[in-house]
Amino acid sequence: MSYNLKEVMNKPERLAAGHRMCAGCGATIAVRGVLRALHEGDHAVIGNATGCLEVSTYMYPYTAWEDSYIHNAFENAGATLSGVETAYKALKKRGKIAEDETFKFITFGGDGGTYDIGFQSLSGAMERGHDMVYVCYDNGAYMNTGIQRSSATPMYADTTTTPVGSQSNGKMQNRKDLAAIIAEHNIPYVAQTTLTQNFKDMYEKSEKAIYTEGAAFLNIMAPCPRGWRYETSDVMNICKLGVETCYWPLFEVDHGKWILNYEPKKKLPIEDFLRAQGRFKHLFKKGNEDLIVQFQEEVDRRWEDLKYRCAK
Ligand SMILES: Cc1ncc(C[n+]2csc(CCOP(=O)(O)OP(=O)(O)O)c2C)c(N)n1
Ligand code: SF4
Ligand SMILES: [Mg+2]
Repeated sequence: MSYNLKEVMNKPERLAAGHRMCAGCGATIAVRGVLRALHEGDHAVIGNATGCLEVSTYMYPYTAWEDSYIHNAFENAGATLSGVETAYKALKKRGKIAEDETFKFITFGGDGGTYDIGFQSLSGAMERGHDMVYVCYDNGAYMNTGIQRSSATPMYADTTTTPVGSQSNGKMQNRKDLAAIIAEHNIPYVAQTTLTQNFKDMYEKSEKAIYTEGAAFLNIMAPCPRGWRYETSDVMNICKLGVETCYWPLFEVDHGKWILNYEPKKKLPIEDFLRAQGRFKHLFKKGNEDLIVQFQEEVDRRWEDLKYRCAK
């Protein structure tokens, strides 16, 4: 099926308006984009590790979710949904759920809940091969509790636990490459995407992830205006710069085959991505030129590594 933006946007929303996420938040755009890929008539069971998304969309007894929804602790969102998926299979086998009723299992977790605290549970669910999709909305910090660094936070970002000052240039470590780590679980489908190209990339990857049998993982860069410090209306531009600078490459690993989905005609310098965000403001102070050079070197190294994997 070829992608038709108008048609996709006209599908009924499965995350209703009226939740309390901030304006310009990439997380809700990502969630709505993923859920649009569900086929009409199919039900979903949504799992959600605690974080901004969970606390702002599900304040009991109110919910913005049109599908079944399970609020989960930080550390076990992967385990919870894998249990639900197993129960579903058992009930289907016993004829307790009608043959023609289809349920899909999708878990959302922030980077703190996915890269760090829920990692063991995610890894287990992927390795056991449950027929589910785990979606990480990666905003690069523990935003809900006040912008603490996570292992997804980029180097030199100013966060409340890596504050920039006379003794510090922000976070000292490079970010973890979680999509590659999950790909090493040898599951059927892994992809990295963001809010770009009229959501075509995200839609197609979500549909593949949901309808590929077995475990699937999506890593979606979902900017946070509060933590990244940009104007709310800039969200799409920030995502585009992430892709055009190769900071956030679009790729997928489909049954073990690494595929690069987009290669910029002219790779932009990383400054273009960094300058757009207040959390990197200090990098543009006189005397900090080296830090940007180091950042660029790391982006280049990872980009070349990805191209190598995809060329094999
Ligand atoms: C085990 C545990 N530790 C800490 C918390 C407090 N807590 C709730 S949300 C949150 C931040 C979540 O960060 P992330 O997963 O990146 O999602 P985001 O808030 O960025 O959307 C923290 C630390 C908790 N709920 N449970
Ligand atoms: S703090 Fe950031 S991640 Fe949380 S709702 Fe606001 S914009 Fe979204
Ligand atoms: Mg986060």
